[in-house]
Amino acid sequence: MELPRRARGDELLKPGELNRLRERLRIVAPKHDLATVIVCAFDHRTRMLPFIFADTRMAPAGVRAIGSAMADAGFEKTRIVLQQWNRNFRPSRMQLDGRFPDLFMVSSMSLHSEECMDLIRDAHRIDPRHRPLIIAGGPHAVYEPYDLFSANCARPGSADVVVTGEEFVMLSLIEVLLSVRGRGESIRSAFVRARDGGAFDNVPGLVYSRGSPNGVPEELIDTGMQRLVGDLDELPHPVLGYRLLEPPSRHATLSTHALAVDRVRKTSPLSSLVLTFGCKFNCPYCPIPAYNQRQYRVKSGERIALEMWRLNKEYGLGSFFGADDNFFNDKSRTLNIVETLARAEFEGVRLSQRAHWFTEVTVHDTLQIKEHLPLVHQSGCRALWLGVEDLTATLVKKGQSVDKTTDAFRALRNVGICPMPMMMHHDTQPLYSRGSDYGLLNQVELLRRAGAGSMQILMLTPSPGSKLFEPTYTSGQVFRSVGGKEVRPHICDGNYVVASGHKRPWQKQLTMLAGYLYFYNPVWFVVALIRARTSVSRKYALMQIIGMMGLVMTVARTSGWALRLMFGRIERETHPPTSQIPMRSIDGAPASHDPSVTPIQVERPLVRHRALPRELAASVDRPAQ
Ligand code: B12
Ligand code: SF4
Repeated sequence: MELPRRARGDELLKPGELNRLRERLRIVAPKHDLATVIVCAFDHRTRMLPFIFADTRMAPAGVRAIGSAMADAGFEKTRIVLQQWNRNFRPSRMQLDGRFPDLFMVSSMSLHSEECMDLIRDAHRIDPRHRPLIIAGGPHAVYEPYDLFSANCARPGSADVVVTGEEFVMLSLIEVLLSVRGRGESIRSAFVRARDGGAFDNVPGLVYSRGSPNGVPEELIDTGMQRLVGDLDELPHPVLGYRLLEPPSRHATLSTHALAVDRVRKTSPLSSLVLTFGCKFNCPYCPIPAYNQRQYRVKSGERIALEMWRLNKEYGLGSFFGADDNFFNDKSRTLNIVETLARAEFEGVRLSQRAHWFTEVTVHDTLQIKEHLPLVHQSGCRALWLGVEDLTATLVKKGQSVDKTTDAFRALRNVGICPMPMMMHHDTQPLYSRGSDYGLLNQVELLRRAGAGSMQILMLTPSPGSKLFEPTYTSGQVFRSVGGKEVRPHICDGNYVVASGHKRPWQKQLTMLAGYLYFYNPVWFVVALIRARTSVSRKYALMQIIGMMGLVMTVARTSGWALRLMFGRIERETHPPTSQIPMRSIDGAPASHDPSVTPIQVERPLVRHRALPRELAASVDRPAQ
């Protein structure tokens, strides 16, 4: 089920609204000596191809963004803990500035949700007199907020409040809390009073519980879909978040100081950066267009250039990964950004000499911008990840074909940009096809010849918040357990076959491994070495090494699952997951984030205070579609 859309014209915040909120908070911040710990949940069992190394060598942008927003608003006593680097960290042992923090925030993707709930349960072990307010957010919270509340009496421990949105929602929540907080009162007590007084009802983007404070909630209240910030230049500067990182350690506790500035680059050499959000396509397996309320949001070229420059100057960071869904989505905006980056100069130094960047695009839009690719390279772009899915467009049609894809790949390679395909394997695709390009190996070979630098092969897996999510469950394709082993969140990452209508799903599992082995192997490594005359071709040899190492981990992790699929009994789901706890909106109507409610039922004013249409029309910078 896709996330419902807000009323047309009411999807975005008014221009300057985020800036004004930041200013208001800066005024009150000194009166409230808030201490905050933000944790990024990470399940180490998910480490394998195709993300191996990127997952731990890039401090995630989500928690950094929340940390930056806190520091920017004047709450500098904030620490960001990455489970990627601090796997033994226990919230029950955390102390910041000699005390338990006021706020404990946790961010999670769906596949890390077991670790996330474990952190929340551990935070509940803190003496109630000192326990911080527990706020959950991030992609899992956006699509399945109810999952962050425990319905199990034997294992209670829920978030106090879940943020289903971005910085604006989190800061609005803090503003409400501080506005009701009495002198010396704990934030959690202020939260309970604000909640019971309905003070959060005008903050769309929250889900909170009612019921016994330490037991299982009786009901969940959903304040509706967030309004999105339209102009990404309003976001707090990412330079702030890097100062808040907890240094990597094996301890359960926090260290006295954050990661030293001169160690940031060594610990997190890749820097993910928000450049744009949204995509004009509408792939049925993808939740992104609905999440973005069909809007396309961008930062200006000037702001991006400045961010890269400051991050380079302060931390020495020089490799940036755009958190884009489809960076080439809008040709004129793309050209505006790359032209600015290509000519940007600070203190007499060209930015492109210091900063290289990479991001995600589509084949269709790469061809639209083909004649400008030299400029894209000049602006510092060195590699692009392309959602090829299936070259023959049998699975999904978004303007790709064998000829178009190879054309786009060659065009990128010719200008010195490394094309990185992302493929999606599915039930009807064979390992190899004679006389056609349909087989997985046929496509891997085509992409290799066209200049692919790396390879991503994931099995089509139902993604929460996408159109295909529910039908994949109701059609009985999703596995509940295989050979007695339950399908758990950490294996729902596309690397394991957990949904299939194929008679022999183990073949799908082995086909993916064969595809990787065909691409990453000693033969192609030697070929890459022989051809390694330019810096681009040397990178191909390096990527072969990384790929082979990752493949060993992938085989080790997934081959047991292949055996289960081969010999074990497969139990299937009949319905998609739903909230175990009743959910409702603030006025008792169906909740926006309740998956058992069809979007049409919640297509109505989702909040009490709707902005005036004319003001909103002015706030819509330029909707993409
Ligand atoms: C970069 C990226 C990656 C990188 C991450 C590297 C890193 N260490 O950062 C790599 C390539 C490794 C990666 C891998 C995967 N990814 Co990925 N990735 C992205 C991408 C494109 C950008 C993430 C980002 O930086 N966003 C920018 C930040 C600022 O946004 P954000 O994280 O959403 O955070 C905001 C809000 O969510 C909120 N928020 C976040 N945390 C918190 C916490 C609190 C307390 C609060 C209040 C608010 C809050 O505020 C933030 C600021 O606005 C997103 C799509 C997207 N555009 O976001 C997908 C995305 C996160 N990935 C996704 C997935 C599924 C995966 C994979 C499983 C692969 C796959 N099958 O596609 C793997 C998992 C690997 C692993 N072991 O973890 C999904 C997650 C969906 C879900 N329900 O969890 C996303 C959302 C894409 C999608 N399909 O919609 N990914
Ligand atoms: S092109 Fe990519 S980001 Fe856009 S809708 Fe399709 S899968 Fe999602």
